[in-house]
Amino acid sequence: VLTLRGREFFRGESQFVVVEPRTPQSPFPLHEHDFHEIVLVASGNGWHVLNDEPHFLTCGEVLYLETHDRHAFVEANDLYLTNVIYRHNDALLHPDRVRPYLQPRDEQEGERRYWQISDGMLRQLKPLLAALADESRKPDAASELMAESLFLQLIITLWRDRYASDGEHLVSSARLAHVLRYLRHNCMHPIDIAELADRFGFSARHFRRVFREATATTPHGYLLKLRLGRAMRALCTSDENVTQIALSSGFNDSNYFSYAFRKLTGMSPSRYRQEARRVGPGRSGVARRTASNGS
Ligand code: RM4
Ligand code: NI
Repeated sequence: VLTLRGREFFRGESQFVVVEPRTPQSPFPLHEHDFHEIVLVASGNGWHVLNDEPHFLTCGEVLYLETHDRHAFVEANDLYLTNVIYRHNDALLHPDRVRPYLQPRDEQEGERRYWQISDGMLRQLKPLLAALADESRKPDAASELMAESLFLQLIITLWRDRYASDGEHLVSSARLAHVLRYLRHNCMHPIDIAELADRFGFSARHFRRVFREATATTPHGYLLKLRLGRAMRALCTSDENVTQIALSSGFNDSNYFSYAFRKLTGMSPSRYRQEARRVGPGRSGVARRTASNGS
């Protein structure tokens, strides 16, 4: 598997952190790194495969990876993101010191590596990321330290926001983040989009527009991808039959499930399961295209 080396991204031995904007991120084949990576998705969508698990990534999601993780970007649609990469060296900061702020507090399924931030939070982080990018371009020792301190600010800001209790009145961008989080956690249940919009305080039209601007897809499209992602994971990890998996992933019609599944992955659910067992789930189905397009 492709390994990205820190020496290609970091200037000298002493540099701890670098910002790599991807505007946009194009599909990128399966790889691992000898550094750590935090990804902040500013807009768009795409399939991301992390350690063989496909996940439909969209606006406002943050994820983090460590050196042993393998991942790929598949089918990126206007996927604008910022990669913040950092590593263990003799800098003041050590990745072990920040890990507790990146790992989830409690191990909820599917929540380990990804979480949602609001548009307001993204906007708040923008100048911080810009300053971090700036400092990390400068070679002197003081700038390197400044970059480390900005990195620390970024991590703590993200962590505080992640575990902040909400409840105050939310602006529409923050509400959208709640909708996305809600969808991700409830996609296996029947969801009425109009009712959902209403519940989170959007008019139907406003909802569609805000949703599309942020994610480059529709609420229905997003929900479908979430369900397919769930199904792909279940096909690899459970022994339930295809109909059961369709139902437990939120589809009420297993024919439609098979149709949508084939459209996305190019194969039937049972074929996907066979392939995944043979070559590993990340390399079958949705990931296959990237893996074969890439190096
Ligand atoms: C690539 C891709 C990878 C990342 C490198 C730094 O475009 O985003 O995930 O490891 O950049
Ligand atoms: Ni990477």
